[in-house]
Amino acid sequence: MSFDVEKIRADFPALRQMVHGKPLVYLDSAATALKPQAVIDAVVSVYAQDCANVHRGVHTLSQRATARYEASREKVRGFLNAASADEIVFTRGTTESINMVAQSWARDRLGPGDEVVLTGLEHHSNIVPWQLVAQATGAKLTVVPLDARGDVGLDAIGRALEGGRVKLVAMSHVSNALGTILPVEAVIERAHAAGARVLLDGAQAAPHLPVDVRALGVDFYALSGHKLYGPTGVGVLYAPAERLAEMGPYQGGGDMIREVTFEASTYADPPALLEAGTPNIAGVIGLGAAIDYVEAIGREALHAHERALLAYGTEALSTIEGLTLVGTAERKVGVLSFVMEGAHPHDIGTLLDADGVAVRTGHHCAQPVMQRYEIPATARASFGMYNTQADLDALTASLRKVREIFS
Ligand code: C6P
Repeated sequence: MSFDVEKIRADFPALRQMVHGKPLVYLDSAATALKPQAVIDAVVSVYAQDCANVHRGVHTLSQRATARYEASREKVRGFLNAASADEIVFTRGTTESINMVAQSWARDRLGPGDEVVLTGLEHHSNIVPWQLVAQATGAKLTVVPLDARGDVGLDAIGRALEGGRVKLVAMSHVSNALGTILPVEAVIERAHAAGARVLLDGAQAAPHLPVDVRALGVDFYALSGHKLYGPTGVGVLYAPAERLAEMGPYQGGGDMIREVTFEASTYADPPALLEAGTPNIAGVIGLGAAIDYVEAIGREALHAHERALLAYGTEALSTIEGLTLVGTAERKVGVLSFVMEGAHPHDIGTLLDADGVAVRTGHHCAQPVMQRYEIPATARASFGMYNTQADLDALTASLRKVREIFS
């Protein structure tokens, strides 16, 4: 299918609205992406027709809900090119996926002196779970520093792997704060050669890049549905069967057991083992619809569209006096993080909003990135498949007004 941005825009009802009397320019897809009508319809149809619990009923509605829920698992398998749908665990989001690996895999495998390697680009949800596990086990966290452009060099990662005590490298595939695409293929190769496993935080990669977990040979891959044009409250943990077999229960409850007595319980195999309780049924089915939508357009086409917008936006913003882009790595997705002389990012965000332009301001849940650049915050424009050059023109025009006010 050829990439027709106007046709795509027509599928997103949220874009048909005015904000403060101006047409909405949505440049906050890294926080959460807007949802196409097909996803909204899929969620509504679950509650309207197939409203039943899954894996628990012989009645027709439950059978239908279960079939749709499991069909989504197969869609995620295809989307990531996993070997089996049993390697796909549904979670609440990237945050829960990473915490699951920390508690159900790493906690039993780490001891005093063992190391977990992180990068200076990580989101808090790929830092704090490892701090909790390190406190519990005596393991140590090693952080690979960022260079000035917001990239992480392979040499620095190689040095962190020296010493033979690294059990896990946990890193972003794509940075949320700066948009940097990290050299994950080479990192996985080096980490495996050093005897370490690799977890990739794919929250910002899955919506923008083709991801092939088998070609990557990654041990754990985490993503969130809501950044992938799907519903909130649903995410994925992928792990190959041999890694899942190493994981214990995460939470205890219904659906994750084989047999329960008051004396002891035996457990179901993964993925059920890791999906205790009634899951987010409508969310999972909505995520399946989002994957259908993205795949119909094609991730290569999306990526090419966003790359062209990134080049256009980078050029446009560089013409604004006093504005500095933060994060200028060679390989990036559509994220423009910036500061402006004399203007606090929150003021920038408020003034842009008055023009109908939605960006995120703050530390983007990546405070160590801000510390690296010695800034409290940035303003961040992040793109989705529905953005256009006109959106970036609106951003640039509004930023010129901000500049006038603060200069
Ligand atoms: N980043 C942003 O505005 P959850 O909240 O579990 O869906 O995703 C957490 C998360 C983990 N890793 C990365 C790289 C992320 O970008 C995010 C979410 C949003 O950048 C909200 S803080």
